[in-house]
Amino acid sequence: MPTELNKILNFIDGQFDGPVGGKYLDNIEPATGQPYSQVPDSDSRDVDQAVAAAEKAFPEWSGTSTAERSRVLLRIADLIERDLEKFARAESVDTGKPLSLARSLDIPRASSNFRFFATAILHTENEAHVMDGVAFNYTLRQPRGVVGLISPWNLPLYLLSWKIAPAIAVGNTAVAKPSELTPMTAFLLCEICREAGLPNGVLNIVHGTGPNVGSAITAHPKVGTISFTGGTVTGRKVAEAGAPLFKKISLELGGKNPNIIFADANLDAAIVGSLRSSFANQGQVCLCGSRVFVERSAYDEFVRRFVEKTAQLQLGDPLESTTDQGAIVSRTQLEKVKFYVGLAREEGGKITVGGSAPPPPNDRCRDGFFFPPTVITGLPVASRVNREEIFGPVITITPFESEEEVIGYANDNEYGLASSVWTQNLNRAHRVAEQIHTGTVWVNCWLVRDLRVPFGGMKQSGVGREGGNEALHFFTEAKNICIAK
Ligand code: TXE
Repeated sequence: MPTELNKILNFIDGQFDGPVGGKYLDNIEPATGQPYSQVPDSDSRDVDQAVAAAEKAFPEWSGTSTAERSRVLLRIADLIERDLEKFARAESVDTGKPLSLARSLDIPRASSNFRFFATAILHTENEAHVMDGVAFNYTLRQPRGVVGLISPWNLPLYLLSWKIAPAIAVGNTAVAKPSELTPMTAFLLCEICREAGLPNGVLNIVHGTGPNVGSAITAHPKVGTISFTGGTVTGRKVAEAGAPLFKKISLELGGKNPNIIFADANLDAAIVGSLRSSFANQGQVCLCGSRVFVERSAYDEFVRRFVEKTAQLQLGDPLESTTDQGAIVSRTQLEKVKFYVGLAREEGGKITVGGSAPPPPNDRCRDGFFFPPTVITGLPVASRVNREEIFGPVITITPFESEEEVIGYANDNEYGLASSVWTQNLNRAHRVAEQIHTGTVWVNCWLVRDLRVPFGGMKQSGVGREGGNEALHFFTEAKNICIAK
């Protein structure tokens, strides 16, 4: 692994190199608050080089057989699994998430993303339509060319691989930009791709900031397809940049997800499931259920037991095996979390557990970005804390009287990404799930992910669907060929 002073490098045309401008940013370890590596502060010149490399590689890669593309992606998956511990540690150090979580979720999911799309392309179906005696139509799906892939800091390799795998599996070439906050596993992935025999220029990774690198990708005239995951504010900028050139754009954005518990739910299961959906990854998952609604008759018992379990979550050094809650990804994000907890107090909320920065878990982490899992009750449903995405370990719990009332609460929000419904009444499960305006509804579970299903948000949670055939269709152009009889 070519590192100089622990410097992360861009990966363009199969080569590792520094940014043209020679500038680097400090990469801060969230658990210590100290720089531990440096990331290229690239600009449009680096993006131009990457796009040129991707353009040069496209004819051969798109002409490579599906079986060969599948073989290379399966090899990438194998090598990620071989280096699981190395990837997991890098992900934990870079993000502040517990090493145990990176090892059990993030990295295995990244290899399964490559494995899934490597095999999906072997079984795609093409449609044909016969016009009696007149013509024969068939639909040909072809790769689109150079695609731009931009990913966020919360699940770095998980979400970047969710874009890279389908994009190159169908024959595109890619210019990807991970978040400047969490670049390390993308850097490690490049070496894996080279070892797996991915041809030069098929995947190019340019590190740097959104304004300098992200916007150069979204505006580049030769990048006709953009897949973005990140905040809604930035998603709007990406859409604006792509619109003049009629780019094909997929946006996976923020969420303020309802988690609805009916009195007839299995309360033990609902409490365990709600702890995960509230605080997994320090609440930094766009799918987290940050608005908890509990039917009035079960409310007091749920709050008492949920708060008790929340207080038992172990906040600590992400590298220690006993840690359930690690560090928040950055000082900026920590300040955002603290702001919303302060706002909750102003809006009349009651902090039932957590709510203020804890003592450092150990000397190594004395300057780290830590905040405890926090539960707020008694807030008005229409309060800002109940409407705006916080993206940290902070959730609200609100009682409701009826099914109609809670569906109204759930839908009264600018976001529409995901929701959970806990009930043992099958008719109610179907009825409520059909009425909630979110792209995914989990019933008696959370974050159960079948990669074949469409995935994405409604309203300000995004545009388009990825996953399974939806992803293969997003990254290909459908052409109808009509042959006269
Ligand atoms: O996202 P950003 P961040 C939400 C969450 C979080 C907020 C901001 O609320 O607080 O988004 O998080 C690149 N043109 N989610 O800062 O800013 C940027 O460099 C092109 C939900 O991570 O949207 C990074 O690589 N690209 C989300 C990526 O966009 C630009 C997960 C995301 O950055 C750009 C993460 C520009 N003008 C945060 N500006 C989810 N849905 O999972 C920035 N970028």
